[in-house]
Amino acid sequence: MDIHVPKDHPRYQSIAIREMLVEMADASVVAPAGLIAHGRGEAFDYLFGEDTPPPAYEAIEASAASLLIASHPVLSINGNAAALCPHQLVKLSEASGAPLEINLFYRTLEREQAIAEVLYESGAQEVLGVGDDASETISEVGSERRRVDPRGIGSADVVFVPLEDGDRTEGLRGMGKTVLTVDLNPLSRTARKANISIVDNLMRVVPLLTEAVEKLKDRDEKELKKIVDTFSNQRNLKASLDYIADRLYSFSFEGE
Ligand code: PTJ
Repeated sequence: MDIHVPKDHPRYQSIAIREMLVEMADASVVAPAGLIAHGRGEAFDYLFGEDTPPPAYEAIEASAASLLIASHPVLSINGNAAALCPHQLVKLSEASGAPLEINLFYRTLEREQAIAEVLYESGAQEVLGVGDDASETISEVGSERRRVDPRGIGSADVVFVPLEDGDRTEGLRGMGKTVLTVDLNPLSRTARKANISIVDNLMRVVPLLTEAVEKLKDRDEKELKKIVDTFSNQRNLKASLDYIADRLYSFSFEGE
């Protein structure tokens, strides 16, 4: 289906992203359920005015510090993440030294290969977790996401899992790994279970996170550890919810 969206349409960007995701679903990169997940994200993004909410900056800084002090950080990539910001994810991988690993809820070899191709075309030198490379099974995770690459998530101490479902976050934490996530829904199980949840749109977060990694790169480990230790996920999620509530409250009295 070829749809022409006029560039001066007030929602042009949002519609263009949707059309891109539909194409990526046709190419098997995005799972059909990934389109539903995107719609859920869009609804929350409205509540934030489609802009990074202030509490997210603190979570981004703590995530950057956590990636830098990790001995083996990994960026876990699903269909939506690969479709939304592949170049930026490759840049984050380069800046942080964390390899990219494909890990899917709706796992098929066809999708793994399609996603790997998107990442290679975006400049990735190596993509873990494709085909037989995902040879390890982690019993703590119930879904297809339990299949991991022993060079990646299997041996990671810190895992970045954007646009996630709650099960794997719990499973990875149960294995003693630190979980960093990005989720526009501050009420989701993932957001509540992760060590650090960045409540913002992944497309805005990845460049900001890369910038934060570059900025903190030369700090000593003690200082980075302090940033991580003083971060409270619960407090930060509450701040995100308060931010939404204040925005709704101010709108409901507009014009009175
Ligand atoms: O590619 P696969 O097979 O691994 O499948 C991926 C999906 C997305 C289908 C799977 O992880 C899934 O079902 O996710 P959920 O449980 O729908 O959770 C997705 C969460 O991400 C929801 O809370 C959304 O609000 C949120 N979200 C959606 N788009 C964005 C987002 N958060 C940040 N940035 C976004 N662009």
